[in-house]
Amino acid sequence: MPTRVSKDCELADFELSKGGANHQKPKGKDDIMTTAQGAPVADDQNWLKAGARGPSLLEDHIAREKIFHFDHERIPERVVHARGYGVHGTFELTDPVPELTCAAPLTGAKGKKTPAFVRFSTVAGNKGSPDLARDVRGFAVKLYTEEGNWDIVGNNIPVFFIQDAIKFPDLIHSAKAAPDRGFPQAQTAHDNFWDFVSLSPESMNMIMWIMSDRTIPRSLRFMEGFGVHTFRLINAEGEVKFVKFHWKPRLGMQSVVWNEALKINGMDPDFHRRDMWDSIDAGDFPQWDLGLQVFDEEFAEKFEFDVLDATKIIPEEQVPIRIVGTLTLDANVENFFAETEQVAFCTSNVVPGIDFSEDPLLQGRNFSYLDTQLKRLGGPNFTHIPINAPKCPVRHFQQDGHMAMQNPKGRVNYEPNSWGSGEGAEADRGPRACPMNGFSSAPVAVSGEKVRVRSETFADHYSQARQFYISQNLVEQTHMANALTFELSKVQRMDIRKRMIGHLRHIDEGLAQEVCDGIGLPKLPDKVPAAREPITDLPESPALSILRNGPGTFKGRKLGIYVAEGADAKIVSQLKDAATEAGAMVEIIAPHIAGAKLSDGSMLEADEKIDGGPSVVYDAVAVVMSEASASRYSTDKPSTDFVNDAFAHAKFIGYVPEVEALFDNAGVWSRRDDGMIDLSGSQGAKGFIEKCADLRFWDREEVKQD
Ligand code: HDE
Repeated sequence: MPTRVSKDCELADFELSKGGANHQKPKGKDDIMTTAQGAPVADDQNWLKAGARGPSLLEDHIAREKIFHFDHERIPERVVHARGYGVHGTFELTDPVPELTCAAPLTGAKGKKTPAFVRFSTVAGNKGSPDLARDVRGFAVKLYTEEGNWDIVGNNIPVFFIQDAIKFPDLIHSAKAAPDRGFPQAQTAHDNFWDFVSLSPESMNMIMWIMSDRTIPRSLRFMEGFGVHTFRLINAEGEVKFVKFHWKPRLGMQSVVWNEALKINGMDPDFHRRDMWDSIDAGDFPQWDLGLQVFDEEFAEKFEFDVLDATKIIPEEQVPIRIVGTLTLDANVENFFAETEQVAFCTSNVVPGIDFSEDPLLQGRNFSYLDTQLKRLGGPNFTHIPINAPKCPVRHFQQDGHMAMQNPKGRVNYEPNSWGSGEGAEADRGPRACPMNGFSSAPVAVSGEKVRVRSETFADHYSQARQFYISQNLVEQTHMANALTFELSKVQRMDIRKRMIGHLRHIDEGLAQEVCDGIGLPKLPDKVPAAREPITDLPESPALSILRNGPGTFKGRKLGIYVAEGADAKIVSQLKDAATEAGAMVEIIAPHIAGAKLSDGSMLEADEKIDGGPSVVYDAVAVVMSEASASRYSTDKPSTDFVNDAFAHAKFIGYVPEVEALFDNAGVWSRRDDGMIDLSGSQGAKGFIEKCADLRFWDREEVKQD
């Protein structure tokens, strides 16, 4: 017979029944397990049976409830952006703009704070897909303002694939796993995607962006965010301006290289979420500045492209960005499901002072997001879930529905009504709409025939794609050509590959030729007919490049120090100090998780064992060990990979001369360059960390010639 919990709960914590099931005891009365209905449970380990070896009884309501609930733990994952990671924070107003908008978080005193929740995501992969898939990143911000929730449901890329919402299901079907085979997962490197985009020339600008390093960010903390669409701002006088929203990371932008991304996916599929969790846990809070790009009808009229076309940007050089506030992410979620999984963003969540534009993509989104929340969260009361509930008073006559949590009291559930005074004085009459302070739309004049067409002002598909490409430096352009070559090499149909190169020729003949050579085509395919001849003299926009705008700091980055028995204690400690001083994190890697005994006899504990701490998860690495240890690990594959990968991924490498045997076997000793720093030399640990501020030593990479 299983042991029963005694009334005074003083039995030992670990007690085996005769059958071997462990019965742990509650610590006290408040610790006693109950069913969801609150009834105390005596045994949570054994189903009620007819005899110890007999059949299980359906009568066991306790087991039935436990299994029933488990069976329903999942809600449908998001049809796109399924893989995501949420973080809490605060938006602080640094430059109030009442002349532009009456939106609560953007007006009021300097320093005004608005609580925020941000969910970062990938687009194509399922919930369990790896973080470093080449993909656009979602950057969805919920601001809990005093006038309701304002959601800026953006991406880390300022343009989109398509111009009209009706094409979205096709785009997503083509990008996600093929319906017959259920793969490939979380990647666009396959026939269906390239077939679709090569037949949708409007995607070409976005294609340039997704083939750049923006789709393999080093960290969620090192990405920009964009509202993408043009929105409107309305001030207290009712004056209206157009606006685009930008989030600028204080830590600067940074990406990994493709080969590194592939390896990170294997070594740590949770790389991005772990990085975010760890930084916030360590009190290293990432920040973004919110920038407004404000313009008027007059600018919209004269701009080369249509400001309602979400496949176009407005270069910062043309309309400067005004920074108005700072978002600081400072708290990890307490429960992933309750917060990250259940958060429901809707582009239609705007507050007084913000309004939509007629961008056809945005208009479609405003319709779509409510639908998706209904399906995922199971009913219209998803605003009752704490993560979605506004933090300001909510008053209306909506009622009932699945899982209603905030239920009004009293008899009045309609308006107009005459309760609250006179004969009906005993009842609360409830709220009324307020024409003065309530949300009002910009009084934009609209007229037109009912037509199903694409505006001719949307017809230029290549000019900005070209502008993006020529704004990148040579390293970045090389990465783009390599990415296109990689993806098209995964496409099996030759006609799709050729059609894509036919588009690239409108963007840049040199790029088209490189990809053509890269996939081994003997001759350039014909150009695809263009709806409109591209403008070829748009100026470069340096702001579009990651590498031309390096942060010049190693802050927020991670140094991995590989140590083994006999490592020089002084150098290790200098490295740790210099990195910490620069605002970087340090992890110790050793052949054993227990750590390594250093030259001074002290034991240094390891954060990772070498095969669990490959160099791909660090921004820069240092290897410090004695000659004997270096020789011992010189034939150890994880050790040689550590060095070899760091070199191949253009990382800065600190070393001591004693590691020659290991570095030699890793194939890098004779190739030492200025990106490899002798820590025992004159530059020392401090010099090494200073160099790391350049993030990568790009001279090591083979780039195309200008
Ligand atoms: Fe979304 N999108 N989307 N999207 N989107 C969703 O809503 C949709 C688009 C974006 O972290 C869904 O709650 C349509 C552009 C983000 O929870 C769904 C169209 C941009 C997130 C949906 C677009 C985005 C979503 C799926 C074409 C960048 C994740 C789950 C008109 C500006 C939010 C959900 C989160 C999520 C529909 C296009 C960004 C199905 C119909 C353009 C960041 O409603």
